[in-house]
Amino acid sequence: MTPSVRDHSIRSRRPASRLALLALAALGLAACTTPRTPTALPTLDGKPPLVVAHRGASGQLPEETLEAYARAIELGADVIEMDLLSTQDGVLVTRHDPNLMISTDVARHPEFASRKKTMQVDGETQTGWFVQDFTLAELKTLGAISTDAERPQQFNGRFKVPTFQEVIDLAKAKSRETGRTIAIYPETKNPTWFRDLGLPLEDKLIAILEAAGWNSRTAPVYVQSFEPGSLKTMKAKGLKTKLIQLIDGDGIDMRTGAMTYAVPVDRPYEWTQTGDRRNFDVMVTPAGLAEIATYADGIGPWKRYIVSVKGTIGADGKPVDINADGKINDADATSTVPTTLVADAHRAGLFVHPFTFRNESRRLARDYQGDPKNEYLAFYRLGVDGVFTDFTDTALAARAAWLKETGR
Ligand SMILES: [Ca+2]
Ligand SMILES: [Ca+2]
Repeated sequence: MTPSVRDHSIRSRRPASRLALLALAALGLAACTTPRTPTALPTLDGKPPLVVAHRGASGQLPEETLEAYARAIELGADVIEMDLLSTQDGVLVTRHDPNLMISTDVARHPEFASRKKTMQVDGETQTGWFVQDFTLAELKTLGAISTDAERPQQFNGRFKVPTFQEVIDLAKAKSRETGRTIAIYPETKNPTWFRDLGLPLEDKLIAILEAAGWNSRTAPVYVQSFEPGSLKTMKAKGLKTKLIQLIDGDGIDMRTGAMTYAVPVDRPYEWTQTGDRRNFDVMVTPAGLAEIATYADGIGPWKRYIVSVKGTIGADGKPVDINADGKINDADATSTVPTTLVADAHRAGLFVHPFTFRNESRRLARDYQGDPKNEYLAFYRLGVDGVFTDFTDTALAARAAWLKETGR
């Protein structure tokens, strides 16, 4: 769906002008002017939810590459999402993890063998090759790889790591080419950690958006972070785009459906550094949402804060492997009753973009019956304002079905 079509659906709910009605009545066609009135959409602004291509078309191609972003746009994404890291020479590039072993073929480059090391990232000990030890020129010699063994591997090593600027240029070129507005959704990744390395992300992000002519409320830009301090810093330094507070968690206790917390996704790393022991869950309380509304426009919660899952517990006290595949995962669990988070956030004036929607059957609760569209439908009906998805085409197909359901 294009923004213009979305606008049209809003306009169509307004009463027809009196002049138009009179003209049609005069023609004896008045009966034809009373089509079924669509029900109001439960989103914050009444518009259809945004489909945000999480790391590009990451279900199909190595994530956060120009190719993955171009594919997502081709599939119809409204927004492309990217994580920003800094190279040694201070260039913002799009990668999810500072540890390049996760998403590139760096381990196959003998010339960089000596740079392998062990260090802490947001309190978690990792071994690998790290982005801040590579110049942009060096990074450009690496190939991106799939981060998920269940997904296509045949493109590994073929695409490069893009700079943030290259992705902006792509979004603008594709907007011109398609006539749609392709928005971007950059995340300051590990911002405190990068600041401690002497490579802060915030000033560079603002400067790049400013130069792109995109530092405004109406720009097609959503800036996100798990760290409130990063968002507040950028706002104080003059960033005017929409801002989104991300809210994480580690896992779900299959016995209760409750969120569990563990390093490094228990709390914003800046809180850990200052001795604040609270977890992310304080952000979803009415007080937490009111605090977020003082500096942000929306929240990006893990979807389990809206609909969780719960397993079946056997006589031995352990979750039952319902589908008998030898593994315990979401396919052995059932969705729990939705929380009030969407309504609570909307009441605080915040939009809600939950993450991350994926097609793999092991990642779908049993009640979705193996069809990922059923999960999107459940969340669209609850009024979410957008979804982060690895599979843009599935999210769009489900949105089309839901809009039809609402009479559009
Ligand atoms: Ca991200
Ligand atoms: Ca199972």
